[in-house]
Amino acid sequence: MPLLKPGLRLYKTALDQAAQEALRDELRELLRDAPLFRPAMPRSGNPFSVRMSNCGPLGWVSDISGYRYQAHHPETGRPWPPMPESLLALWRAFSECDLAPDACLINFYDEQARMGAHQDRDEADFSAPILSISLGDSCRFRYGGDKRRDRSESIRLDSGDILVFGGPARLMFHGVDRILPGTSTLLDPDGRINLTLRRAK
Ligand code: MD3
Ligand code: FE
Repeated sequence: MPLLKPGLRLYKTALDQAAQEALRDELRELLRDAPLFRPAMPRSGNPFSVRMSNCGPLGWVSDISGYRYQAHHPETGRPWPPMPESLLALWRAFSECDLAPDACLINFYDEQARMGAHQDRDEADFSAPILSISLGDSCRFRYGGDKRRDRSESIRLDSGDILVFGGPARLMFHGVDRILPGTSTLLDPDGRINLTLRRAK
């Protein structure tokens, strides 16, 4: 088992080229129903550089009034589309968790986008892991410890990689330092998609 540190497992190229293309095509359809939106930071209202959408019963949103999971798209008002069976199958194969995910956050990064160091603590139960799937351009992913000041290190994530964060890694600080433009031709427009499967409630 590919352990980067306790609770953090990295599966390089868990999805081969055909599986990446199939998932890309499913996401393209799904994003027609639930278009990417640009979240804003609580209080300041500053826009994120990352655009987002979700699938599954619940989706993570952020706006001037705060972060939360909710059942509807913030712009269309429609329920999020169902989680594709292919994603549920990846959860069963890699999460080592018996309970199904109820939320999948879809992050889209253009070449300028990044994500500052943060913890994911809006879920009701931290005993379930979070599973991340990378598609498209590679990125520099940074992770540290449970405190912002803890030493951090960075790794490159490539299209098709799966990361699982559980147990002692569940509340670690992490972020995306930068996208590495031109490293993949999977997506059009190019950029990077990251999917995170979660148990929100
Ligand atoms: C570690 N996304 O959506 S995925 C996020 O690449 C997020 O889009 C980044 O951080 C991205 O919240 C990083 C890896 C990741 C996701 C969730 C985690 C790492 C995590 C939750 C807890 C600990
Ligand atoms: Fe996160």
